[in-house]
Amino acid sequence: FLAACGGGNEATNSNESKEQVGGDAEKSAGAVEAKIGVIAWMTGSGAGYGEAITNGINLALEEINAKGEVKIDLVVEDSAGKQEQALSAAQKLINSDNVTGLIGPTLSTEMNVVGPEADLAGVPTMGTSTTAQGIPEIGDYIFRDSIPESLAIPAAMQKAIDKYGVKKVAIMYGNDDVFTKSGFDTMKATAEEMGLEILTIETFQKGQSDYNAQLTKIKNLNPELILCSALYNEGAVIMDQARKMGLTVPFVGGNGFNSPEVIKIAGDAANGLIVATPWFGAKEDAKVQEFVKKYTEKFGKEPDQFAAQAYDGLYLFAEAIKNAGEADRDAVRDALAEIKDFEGILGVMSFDEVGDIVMDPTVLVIDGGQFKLFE
Ligand code: LEU
Repeated sequence: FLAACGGGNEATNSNESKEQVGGDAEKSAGAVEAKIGVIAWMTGSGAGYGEAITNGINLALEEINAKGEVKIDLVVEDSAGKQEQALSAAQKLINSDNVTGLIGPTLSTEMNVVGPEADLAGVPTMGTSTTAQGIPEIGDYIFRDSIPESLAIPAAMQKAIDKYGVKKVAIMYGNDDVFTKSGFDTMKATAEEMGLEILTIETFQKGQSDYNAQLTKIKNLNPELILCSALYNEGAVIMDQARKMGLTVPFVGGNGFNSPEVIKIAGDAANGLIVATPWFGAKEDAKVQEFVKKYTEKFGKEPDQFAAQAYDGLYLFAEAIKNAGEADRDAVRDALAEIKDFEGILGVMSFDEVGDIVMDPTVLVIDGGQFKLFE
């Protein structure tokens, strides 16, 4: 992060002088224009994530362009949740569309192939949902505004354990996905650190529809809590099948579970799911409430964590482009790295030295078919 910082400083200075002096002819003539590429999971079993993400981005886009300091042009590509498709979308956006920056892709599995490509090409990239370990460490051009599972899961586990006096847990995770595997690593390490007894560790794969073998085994061992690292499609079916066989203990999940889709698919069976998140829509905060209102009016449903993170993600880019004063990839990267205490709807945001977001999670539970504060 150090080598290229000069560019960001210069850009900030020229921007300041523009405000003080009233701007030269070229700058006062208009906004800084930039093209941003978005890679999101828009079709298939995780399309609910991509829908929330692109809705959040589109709302931010309208507001940013209306303000007029920065004019952003978006190019959106569907990755279908697949590595190869995400990679070819990135190559198109980087090489043909010549984007200044990228938002996405949706999955850490996809970011593991897109990140190195974008970093090599020198394209600043903002993961707004990629929460596996090691994402910002891919390179200097890779950032994220979604708190990692390694922070979120221990916060959720601690609260669940304190509240229910848990000593014995079972773990279930998808072993064919970077994010669900990373969430599992955190669950297991945290359980060991907390001195919990791990009764069994069960695995599943994407698209699986029958979890009865794993759940029967878990039920017979009588855990007091189930730690489950899953995306919403598999996670919701797991909870549904668990409840149907009389397994009523609480679940702790990662952010894959923090989607209204879980409630849509599992209904009452989703009650008792505990997650930690940087986003809580019922927060008494004017900015949050205005976003919820506008989003709900525009899209006919309430925003979730992924919509909120994507909304802030485009704002972070807009702030960096404004500070850089130009749509240059290196200057925008440096300006992103320098953002401090940016007030988003997620809270006050800064990046650490690797480009990871710094913020505290809130713990929520699904109760009566709704996400509520877990206290
Ligand atoms: N957090 C997940 C990941 O890093 C994606 C999210 C959409 C559930 O892959």
